[in-house]
Amino acid sequence: MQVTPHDALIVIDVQNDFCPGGALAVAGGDEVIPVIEKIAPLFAHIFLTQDWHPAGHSSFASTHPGKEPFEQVQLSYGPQTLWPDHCVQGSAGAEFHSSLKLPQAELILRKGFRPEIDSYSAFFENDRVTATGMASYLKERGIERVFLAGLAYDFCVGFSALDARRLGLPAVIVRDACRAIDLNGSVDRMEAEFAGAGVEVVDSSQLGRTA
Ligand code: VGL
Ligand code: ZN
Repeated sequence: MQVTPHDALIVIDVQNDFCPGGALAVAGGDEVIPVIEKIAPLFAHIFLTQDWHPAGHSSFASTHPGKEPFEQVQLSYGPQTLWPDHCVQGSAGAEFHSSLKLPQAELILRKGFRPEIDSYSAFFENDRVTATGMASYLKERGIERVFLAGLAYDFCVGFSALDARRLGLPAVIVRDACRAIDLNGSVDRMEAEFAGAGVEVVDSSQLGRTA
């Protein structure tokens, strides 16, 4: 598969809290970094997302008395999985992993900063209507297809890919540049949705660049 100048790589949430030792560690989360750095030179445009919650965020189990991480609650927009406190604005856990070296990245988009709404996707918050601004940004920048990498495959990466398709953008996930949380069958459910929505899943070894 050839990467073109109208493609962008969106690197999702490669932050300390999603890496080993972090508050919401994804198994092997830091292993995405060398893969992302290997494919980065293929892309003319790289954008990063950063999960960025205020203390007391509604997605934190600690905000809901009697609830534990990984339980679900109903919020105004529907079911919401509860998480350990993570990626709190200004905390070390919210920083990008220190070995992720992408100085050429053109945009850092923060999401999840509204106390009452979680935001997995780079495009829409979990109510599926509040826009992050990414769609307009891509349009204005002339980006016609997105490649996705990072954490977590079955949450923020997956929701971003599905929303890209909903917006009419081709979406390609670089599978070996992602790691999954895999909570109660979330990987299988997400992959069924990818198939229905036309999200492509490829291996980094399949990528090359047009001359
Ligand atoms: C994520 C759960 C909560 C992710 C973010 O980046 O996949 N997952 N916040
Ligand atoms: Zn989060």
